[in-house]
Amino acid sequence: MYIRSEVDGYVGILTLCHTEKRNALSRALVGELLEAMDAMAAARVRVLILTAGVGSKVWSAGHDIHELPLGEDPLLYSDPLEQLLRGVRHFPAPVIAMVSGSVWGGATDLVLSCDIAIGDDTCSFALTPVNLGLPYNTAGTLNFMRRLPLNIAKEMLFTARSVSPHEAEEWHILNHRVDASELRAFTLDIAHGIASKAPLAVAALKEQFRMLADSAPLQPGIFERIQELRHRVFKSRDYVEGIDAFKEKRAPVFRGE
Ligand code: KGA
Repeated sequence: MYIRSEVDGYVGILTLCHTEKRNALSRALVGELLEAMDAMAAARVRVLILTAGVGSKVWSAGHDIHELPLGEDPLLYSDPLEQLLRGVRHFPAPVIAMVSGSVWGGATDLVLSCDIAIGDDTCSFALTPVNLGLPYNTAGTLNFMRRLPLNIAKEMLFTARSVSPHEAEEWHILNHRVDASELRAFTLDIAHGIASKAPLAVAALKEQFRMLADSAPLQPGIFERIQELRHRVFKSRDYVEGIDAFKEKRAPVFRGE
C-alpha cells in the first residue's frame, strides 16, 4: 500500500508513503493514488490535500526512472505521470500540495499542477529533465510557462538546480512557507476555510481556471515541430546515458549526440 487515506470533515488527505522508493511516481503508486482520488471525489470532499507527511525527507522523487522507456516518447498522454497530472487538474475540488522535503522532476510538475502549494522550511523543488537527457512534453512545458515567470521556468529547467524554500516562496511556487511544526495545522486551516464556502461555486471556479488556461489553441504546425525536436532528444545517445547513469548511481557524461 503506497497511499494512506483519511477524511477530516469535508477535507480529504492522501499521503504518499512509499518511502523506500522515495515516493517515485511509478505506475503502481499512481494507480493507487488515482483510485484514492476517485474515492475522495465519490465521498464529495470539498478540498483534497496531497502530502508525503510532515517530516518526509523526499516528498516525491518524480517519475519512476526505471519505467521511462528508451528510444520512444517517454511522456505520452497515457503515461502514469500524465494521467496523475490530469487527475489533479480535473479533480472536482481544490487540491492543495502540502510539502515537506525535496520534490523532483515530474513531482514538481505535480505540485505546480495543484491549485495551492504550502511548504515548510525543508522543502525544495527541482525540474530535472536535463539531468536525464529527456525531452519534456508540450503539456508540461506549457504548465511551467503558465504557472511560473518565464525566466524562472527557464532557469529551473536549464540548470535542474534544487530551489530552496525561500526561493520557492519568492518565485510563487509556494503560496505559503511555514515552519514544519505548523505545516499540517496551517494547511488544514486553509482547507477547512475553503470547505466552508459554497462548494458548487468553488468547483465552478476551479474548472473555469482550468478551461480558460487551456483555451489557447496550439497550431498543428507548432505541435509537429515540437514533436520533431523532442524526437531528436529521445532518440539520442544522451538520453540512454542519462537513464544508465541514474541506474548505475554515477554522474552522466553527455556528448550532445
Ligand atoms: N525512480 C525510480 N527509483 C527511484 C527514484 C526514481 N525517480 N528515486 C529514487 N529511487 C529509488 C532508488 O533507485 C533507490 O532504490 C531508492 O529509491 C532510494 O534511493 O534501494 P534501491 O532499489 O537502490 P536513494 O537514491 O538511495 O535515496 P536518497 O539517497 O535518500 O536520495 C533521494 C533522492 C531523491 C535525492 C535520489 O533518490 C534521487 O536523486 N532520485 C532521482 C530524482 C530525480 O532525478 N527524479 C527525476 C525523475 O524524472 C522525472 O520526474 C522527469 C519526468 N524528468 O525529470 O523529466
